[in-house]
Amino acid sequence: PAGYDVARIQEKWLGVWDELKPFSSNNPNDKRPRKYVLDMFPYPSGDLHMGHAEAYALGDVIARYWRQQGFNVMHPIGWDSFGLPAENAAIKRGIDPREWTYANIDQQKTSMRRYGASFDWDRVLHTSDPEYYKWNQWLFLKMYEKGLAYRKDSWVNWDPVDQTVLANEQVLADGTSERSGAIVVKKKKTQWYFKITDYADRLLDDLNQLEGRWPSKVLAMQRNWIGRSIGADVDFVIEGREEKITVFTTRPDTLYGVTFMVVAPDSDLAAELVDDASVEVRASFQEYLERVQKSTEIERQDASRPKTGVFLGRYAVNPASGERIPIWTADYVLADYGHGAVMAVPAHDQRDLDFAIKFDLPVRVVLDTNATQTTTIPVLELDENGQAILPEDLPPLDPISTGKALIGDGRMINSGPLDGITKSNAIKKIIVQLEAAGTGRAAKTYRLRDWLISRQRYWGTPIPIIHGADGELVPVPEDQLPIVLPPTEGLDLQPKGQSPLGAAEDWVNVPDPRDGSPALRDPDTMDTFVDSSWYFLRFLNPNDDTKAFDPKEADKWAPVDQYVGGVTHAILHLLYARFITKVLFDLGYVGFTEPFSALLNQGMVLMEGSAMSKSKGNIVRLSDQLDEHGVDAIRLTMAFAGPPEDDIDWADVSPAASAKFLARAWRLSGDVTSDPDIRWRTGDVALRRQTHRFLAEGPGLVESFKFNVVVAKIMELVNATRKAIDSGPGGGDAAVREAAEVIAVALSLFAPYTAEEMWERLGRTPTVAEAGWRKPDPALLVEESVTAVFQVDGKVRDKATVSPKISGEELEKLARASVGVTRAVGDKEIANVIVRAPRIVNIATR
Ligand code: ANZ
Repeated sequence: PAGYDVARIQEKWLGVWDELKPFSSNNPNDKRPRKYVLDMFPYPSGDLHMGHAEAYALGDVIARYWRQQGFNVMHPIGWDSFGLPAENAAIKRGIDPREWTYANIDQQKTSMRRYGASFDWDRVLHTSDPEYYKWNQWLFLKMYEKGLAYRKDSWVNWDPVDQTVLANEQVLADGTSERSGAIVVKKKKTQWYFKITDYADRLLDDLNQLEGRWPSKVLAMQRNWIGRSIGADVDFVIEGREEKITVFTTRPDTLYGVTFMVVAPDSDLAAELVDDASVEVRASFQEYLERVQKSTEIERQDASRPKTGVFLGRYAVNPASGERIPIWTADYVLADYGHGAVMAVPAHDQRDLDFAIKFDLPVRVVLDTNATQTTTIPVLELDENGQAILPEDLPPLDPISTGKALIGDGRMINSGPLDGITKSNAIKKIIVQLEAAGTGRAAKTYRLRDWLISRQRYWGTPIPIIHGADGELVPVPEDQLPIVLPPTEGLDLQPKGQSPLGAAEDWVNVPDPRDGSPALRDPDTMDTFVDSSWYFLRFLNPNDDTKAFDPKEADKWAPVDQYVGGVTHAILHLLYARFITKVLFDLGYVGFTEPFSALLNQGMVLMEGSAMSKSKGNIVRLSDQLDEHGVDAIRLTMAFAGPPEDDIDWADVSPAASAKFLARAWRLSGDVTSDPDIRWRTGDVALRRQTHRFLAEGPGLVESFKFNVVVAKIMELVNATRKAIDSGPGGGDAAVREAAEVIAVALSLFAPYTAEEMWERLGRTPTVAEAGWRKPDPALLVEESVTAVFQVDGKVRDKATVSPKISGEELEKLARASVGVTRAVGDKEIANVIVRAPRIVNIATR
């Protein structure tokens, strides 16, 4: 037989898997229960890299594991192939983005197949295929019908030199463009949005269902992103303005402490309030606004920045105290949060206090934060001598001199009818009063914004809307989908802030579906997060050109049982997929509300402590690693490196050692000399016990993602089996065959090529991929016991029945406490104790 020739084995088994299709999930008569195991699909930027290798190795452990447990497992793969990198590469090289994209897909596909992941290759999809993106357009139309897709003006970052819209990440900290160096300005543009904010409560509340099944870090990030605040809306009368101004506050209890109001400089409200102000006010406002528009949202939310602002020359009335309060504008108030205006309570809010101190505005304390006792009888603490510990001098309630806002609990003061009650009672009481007076109400606010889905770029899904000559928006009739992207010939893909599709004359000019009159297609394309928000459903029937997905198939397979991918997608991708799932649920297309029942985030693959990057010159090429060590060694290394959530430093692992171990495991299969139909349940008992303990422990370990522990246990079993062959009962023993077969099955989770080869050499057919995980024999799991003897000065004085795993310490304790030993020792002094767990304790006396 040929030696352990990695290249030959890989070639051979790829062919066998192609022929026998052990990973197919397409048989409609399959009666096994189903599992849907999904890896986040790759973006086709060049060849697969080490990060992909880690993710797909770990996802495959799970997919193969569930097959071994008797499930019909769907484990599909596709490509997230629309997006900017392709477009930028195309611009740079003067080619079509398709060329770059599909060449990369081909390369990745070849690498992925070689990598031996158990994907169902009959379910492949690419989001840049019209057969796929047609259904993005269908989804858009459904959203539009439901009022969940809409247009509005929004502020975008605008590079006036390059004439282009910039993403937030493209704006440097000093406010200049990463592209041109120009000072970036804010510009209003009309954009398409999906109304995800309608789903904020459900997106937040349903996270509770995922507790314990998603990493808690991801749940926290989702909660934080949605950012629900509970409080009240309060209406303020404005002098010289008919309508009131509503503010959102989490602290309506502090209403009597409101001494001024602040509106966001870039809000419509601010513009309106200065409209008929004096020339000076208008000028200083204008100057301030221009300055503000150069700062990023992150800077604006930095509470430590010195406060700036402008008095708008207008006044409001505090609805509780009737006081006249000035209205200011300042950039710490954001236009698109709450109502873009705040009631400022400088005594109890740090930002308001900093502002009040800077501009010399009044500060009124309305909550005595020293009065934290909730009972009326003070409880004195006593020191160890029984003396009362007197409270230390309480700090003065003076935020101006301390510079610190008073936060925390307490009792209300200076607050009329609220005086004397606690903060939480005051919140309840004031809301009732405001509601009765019609000047306020309980309210919630979210940090979550609507999802801006339009892009002024070429390489994405065209938005299926036609603009009539009368300005009406006309949805493209469903039977006219897909709207296929026009060829790139003659189009300038350079970003201009205007979609390049607008210049595709033949494409953009269309008859109005209502009456055939001249009309224009919407030239924008969709954010690629739309593509990935529902792709898990397209895998159910990727070739069906009559519907996006089959609800009956969705009932059978979805939601995804196990999702695997990087923590980089912890917020947006997951949030959007959760949102679209809820929309599809509301539309009656799916019967579940969460797309991914369980989530595993793998860590990153680093090199010498840092992320691999071209600029650091520390990139380890996956293809080199696979050539040098073989696929199985790399996959095994990924699984063995540590808990899957942790980063792997490639400088700290040894794929060469993995390869060596695999050869060692493989050699076992050649040294088993018994027939496959040997008498089972016989042979070396110690080896059988170890094998069955492993069979019993393995599933729990895989299901809790302790892959590295499983690998370690396989290594132990390989060692034990080798020992049994070389210096035990020998290769003909039934227990040796049993152990070797169990090793092959377990190893197939991590090193499928080697495992297949072992399986075949052990005389088994057809593939180990279809072999099940054997059930352990309970009789072999019962812990044995051994007899320990306790000696005193060389004479056996007692015995005990103990577990073979007892620790030396425990055994010594037992010995010292035993009747025979205590009697023999008497009042002699113990000079020395020698413990040989689990068999002997030898006590010497003086
Ligand atoms: C009065 C008040 C008194 C407030 C007090 C806080 C403490 P979260 O928890 O983040 O939701 N606020 C409201 N709209 C704002 C906007 N557009 N930009 C900046 N700040 C805004 O914060 C809610 C609080 O943030 C609100 O409660 C409001 O200030 C401020 F002792 O109202 B508060």
